[in-house]
Amino acid sequence: MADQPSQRVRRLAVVVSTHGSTFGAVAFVGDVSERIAELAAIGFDGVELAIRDPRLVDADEVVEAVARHQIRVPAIGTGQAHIEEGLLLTSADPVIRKATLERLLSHLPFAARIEAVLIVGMIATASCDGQSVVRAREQLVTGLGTIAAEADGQGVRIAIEPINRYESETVRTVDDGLRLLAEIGADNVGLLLDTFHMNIEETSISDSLARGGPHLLHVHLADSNRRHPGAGHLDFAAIVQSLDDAGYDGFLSGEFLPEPSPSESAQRYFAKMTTLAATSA
Ligand code: LER
Ligand code: MN
Repeated sequence: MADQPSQRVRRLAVVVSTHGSTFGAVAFVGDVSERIAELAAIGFDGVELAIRDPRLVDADEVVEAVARHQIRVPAIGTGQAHIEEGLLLTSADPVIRKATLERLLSHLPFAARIEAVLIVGMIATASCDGQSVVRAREQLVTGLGTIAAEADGQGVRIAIEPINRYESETVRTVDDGLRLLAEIGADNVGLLLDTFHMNIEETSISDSLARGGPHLLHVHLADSNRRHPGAGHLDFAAIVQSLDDAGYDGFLSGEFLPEPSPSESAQRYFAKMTTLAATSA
């Protein structure tokens, strides 16, 4: 049995990328078993997995490591398939749209097995690909409706992540996300809100967390400079309070730059959130 930390703060996770990626805001990369051991030893309760292609992941190895360290996998990220392979649910090319739909559907069995929410962000919302926003949003509703129906059949929930204007052309704000949820009309589709994007796009993070709260399935935490909470100017005490007020009892998943180092960024994140948990209790 791995050394259990003296204190485990529940619902805290960090994003681990199962394979290398040019996407920078992931503190931990590669050898999932080792990363899980490292994060469990710090005291994390969860590890979010950023997976480009589920065919590359040894599912049994992950399940065994998760059980050994008594840690959860609250969510699976899918955006690297856009960054590394150009998959896009709103591509003007029907062949790419079909390949993107198939990649997202291919995540469902593992997500169902480990009871993780499947995150849909850049792989669907990064670009209109030269089309009108109206046309792209139609493709979003169609594609996500198909995925939601198949996910529901496997007991998987889908979390749509609004992403800032420099990375997304279609779904940037909480209100964009809520509008899309209403158009899809599926009970197993909700929101993932990321404080880094909210700091760029929302008038008030607290007000937007309140509006998004009833649909909130997962949360990404990063400070204003995309470093670990506490390294920038966001008020995480207010953010945690807003999440509590909204009745959110899911995971707080750190998705931030590995600065000053992967391990140090995770340690500082854990320390910051532990302090907040102690003071907000
Ligand atoms: C993914 O969770 C995210 O926040 C986006 O910035 C991906 O680039
Ligand atoms: Mn994010």
